[in-house]
Amino acid sequence: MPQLEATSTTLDFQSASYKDAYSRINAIVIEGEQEANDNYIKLAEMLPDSKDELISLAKMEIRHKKGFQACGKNLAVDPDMEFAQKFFSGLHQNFQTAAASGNVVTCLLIQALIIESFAIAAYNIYIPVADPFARKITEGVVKDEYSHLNFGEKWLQAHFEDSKTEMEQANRQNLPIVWKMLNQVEKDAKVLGMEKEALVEDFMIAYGEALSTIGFTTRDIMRMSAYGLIG
Ligand code: Y39
Ligand code: FE
Ligand code: FE
Ligand code: FE
Repeated sequence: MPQLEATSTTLDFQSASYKDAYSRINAIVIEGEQEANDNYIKLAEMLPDSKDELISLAKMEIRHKKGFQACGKNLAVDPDMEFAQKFFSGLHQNFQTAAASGNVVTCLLIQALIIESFAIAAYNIYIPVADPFARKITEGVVKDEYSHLNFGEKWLQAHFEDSKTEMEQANRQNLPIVWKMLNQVEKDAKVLGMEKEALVEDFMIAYGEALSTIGFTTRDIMRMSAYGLIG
C-alpha cells in the first residue's frame, strides 16, 4: 500500500500539529472506552442471563482505557476530555434514553454494533500509522473489540424476528450520528495519517457484515445503510 508508506515516512509524532490532533483523538478513544464500560455494565443489568459475560466485556473496556491513557502520556499529550464528551453526546444520550425505557435491542445496536464497528474501523486504520508504543497497545485492543461485536451479533441473531423492527428504528436514529462524528474527526484523523474514506469503508464492512450475520438480507442492509447516509 504505497499510500500508507508515504504517510508513515512523513509523520512526526512529536510535532505540535500531531500532538494537537492527538489531544482530541486520544481523548475520544479514552472517553469511548469509559462509556463502553458504562454501557456494558448497564447491559449486564438488563440481560441477567448474560451478566457474567457482559461484566467481563466491561472490564476489558477499562483495560483499553488505561492503555490509551498510557499512549497519550507516552507522547506527552494532554487529552481534551471536554471535547470527547461532546463528541459522544449524541450516541450517549440515545443509549441512556433506550436504557431508561428498557429497550435492550437499541442499547445493543448502539454499543455492540455501531460503536464496536467504529472502534474496529478506527483501530485497524490507526495501527499501521501509529507510533510503536501505541501500535502495540492498539493491536491488543482491536482483538477484544471483535469479541464485543460478536456478543451483539450472537444475541441479536438469536432474537432476530422479535428485534428486527427495533433494530431498523435504532439504525435510522443512530447511523446519521456516526456520519456526523466521522465528519467532525476527519481533519484530526488525517493529521494522524488516517483517511476518512478508509474509516467509512472499514466501518461499513464491519457493520454490514454484522447485520448480515444477524439475519438481515443484502437488500435490508443496503436500505439501512442509505437511511444512515440521508438521515
Ligand atoms: O467498544 C469500544 O471499545 C469502543 C469505545 C471505543 C470507541 C472508540 C471510538 C473510536 C473513534 C475514533 C475516531 C478516530 C478517527
Ligand atoms: Fe474497547
Ligand atoms: Fe469494545
Ligand atoms: Fe469532509
